[in-house]
Amino acid sequence: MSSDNIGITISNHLLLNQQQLSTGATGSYTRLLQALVLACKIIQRDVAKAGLVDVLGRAGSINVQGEEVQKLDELANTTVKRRLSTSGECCGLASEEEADIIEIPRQYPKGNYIVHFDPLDGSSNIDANVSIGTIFSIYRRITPSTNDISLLDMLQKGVEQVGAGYVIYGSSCILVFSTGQGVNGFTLDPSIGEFLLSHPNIKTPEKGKIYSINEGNYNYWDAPTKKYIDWVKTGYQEHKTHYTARYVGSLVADFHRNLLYGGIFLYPADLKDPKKPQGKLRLMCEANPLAYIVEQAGGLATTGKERILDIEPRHLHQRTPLIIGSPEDVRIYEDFISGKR
Ligand code: P6P
Repeated sequence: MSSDNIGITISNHLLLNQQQLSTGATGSYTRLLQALVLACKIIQRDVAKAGLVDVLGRAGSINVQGEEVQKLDELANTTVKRRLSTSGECCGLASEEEADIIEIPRQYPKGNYIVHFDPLDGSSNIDANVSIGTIFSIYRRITPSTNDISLLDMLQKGVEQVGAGYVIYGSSCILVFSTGQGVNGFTLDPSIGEFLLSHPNIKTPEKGKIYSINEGNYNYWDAPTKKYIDWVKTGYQEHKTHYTARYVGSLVADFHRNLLYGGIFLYPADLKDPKKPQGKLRLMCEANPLAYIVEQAGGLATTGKERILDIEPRHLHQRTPLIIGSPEDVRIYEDFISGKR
C-alpha cells in the first residue's frame, strides 16, 4: 500500500486489496475483517469511558488462566464473540478468556473462518490507564463445512494464518493488521468513527536499540537468557550499541513500539510459576498473530530455538516463550541460546 493512500478508510483499503487477498475476492474475508473492526470500535468506546462508568475494577470472577477478570475484559470478550458470531463468516472461535472452543449459535449462518483472540490484553493495567489491546488471529477451516468444528480446525500452525492484527487502545486507537501482503496501520478518527490509513507498509528496523523484558524474572531465566541480557547491558565495547530498556507490561504496547522503532521483546520460559514453564504468553492468541505481523514487517519471532509460526499447537491455551522484533537482535539472542556466543 503506497503512502499516497494515507487517509483512506479501512473499508476502502480492504476493497482495494480484496482482489489481492490470498483468500480470493469473495467479500467474505472483507466482511469478517469489518466485523472485527466494529468490535474494536465498540471496545475503544468502552475503554475510553471506563473511568466514568462502572466498568473499572475487578469483576471478581477468575478466567481460565487463573487471573482475576476485570469488567472491561468481560465486555470486550462478549463484544468480539457477538460481532464475529453474527457476521456469518465464522465457524469457530477461541478466546483467551474462555476454556473451550466457542461454537457459533445455531440461529446464525456459519462461514469458513476460525478466529483466535485475546479480547483485552494487558488488562491488569486498566485501572492505571496504561495502553491495552485486542489481538486476533485468522485461519480458514480445514475440515469439510458439513462437519462440526474440531480441534483439527482450531489448532493449526501459525504459518497457516490468513490474517492477524491487533488494536492498541492508547494515546490514540491504532489498528495494525496484515492479510499476507505487508502490514498496515490505521488510526481511529473518533470524530467520524472511522479507522484511516496512517502507517502504510510498516517495516521494522533490521536492528534496534530497545530491549523489552521483565527483569524482575532474572533469577528464574535459563543461563543463556541471563547471559544475553547481561551482554545487552554491558557488552557496549563489543556491540557498540547503547540499548535502552523499555517495558510497559502490556504486550501490544511493547510490541507496537518495537515494531515501529526497532528492538527486541522477550518473554522467555522461566521457573517463576511451575504451572507456566514455557512462560506466560499464549501461542494461539498472542504469539502467533504477532509473529505473523512481525514477519510480514521483515522481523523475526522465535522461542529461541524454533520459529513461532512453525510450532505444532497441542491445546487451545498452550503457552510459549516469545522473542520477537528486529531480525538482527533476534538472531543474536538465538546465538546465545545455541551456545555460539
Ligand atoms: P509480566 C498482560 O497480563 C500480559 O499478558 C501481556 O500483555 C504482557 O506482556 C505480560 O502479561 C506481562 O507479564 O509477568 O511481565 O507482568
